[in-house]
Amino acid sequence: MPQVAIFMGSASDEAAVAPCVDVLKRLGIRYHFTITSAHRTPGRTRELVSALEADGCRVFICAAGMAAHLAGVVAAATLCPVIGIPLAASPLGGLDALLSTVQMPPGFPVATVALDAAGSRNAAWLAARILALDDFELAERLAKARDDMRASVERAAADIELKYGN
Ligand code: RP5
Repeated sequence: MPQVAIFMGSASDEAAVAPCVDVLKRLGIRYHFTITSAHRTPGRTRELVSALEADGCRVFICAAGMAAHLAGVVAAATLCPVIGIPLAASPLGGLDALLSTVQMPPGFPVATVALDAAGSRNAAWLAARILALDDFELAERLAKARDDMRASVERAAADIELKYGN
C-alpha cells in the first residue's frame, strides 16, 4: 500500500525525478512511481488518483515540464496534499513549468518546489514531513537524517579549515 504517489508527465522526465524516489527509499516510505500526463492521458491520470487514494495514498507528487498541468489536474481530483516539481524541459528553461505549477487558483493548492533534481529531493522531504505529522517512527528517521546532514557539513567545515590553515 503506497503512502506517496509520484507521477511524471513523460519518460523523458526520469533523470530529474529519480532523486525523489531515492529520498523516499532512504526514509523507508512506500511509494508508487509511474508516468501519466495531464494532456496525453487525462483519463489514466484521474483513474490513478482514485485508485491510489482508495489504496491509502496520502500525498501526491507530480513532476512535469513545459505547460505543466499535471499537478494542477491532480489537485482538482483529490483532497490530499499535492506537491509539484516543475521541470526544465523546453527552451524556456523551466520558467514555463514553474509558472504553470505555482500559479494555481485559490482552493486548489500545489506546494511547488524548486526545478528539477533539487526540487525532486525536496518534494520527497516535504512529503516525509507531512506523513511524519502522525507517524512517530518516520519523524524519528527524519530527525536522524537531519542530524546526519548537520554532521556532514561540520565535517566538511573541519576539512576546509584544516586545508586552508585558518
Ligand atoms: C511534459 O512535456 C512532460 O512532463 C515533459 O517534461 C515534457 C516533454 O515531454 P516529451 O515530449 O519528452 O514526452 O508533459
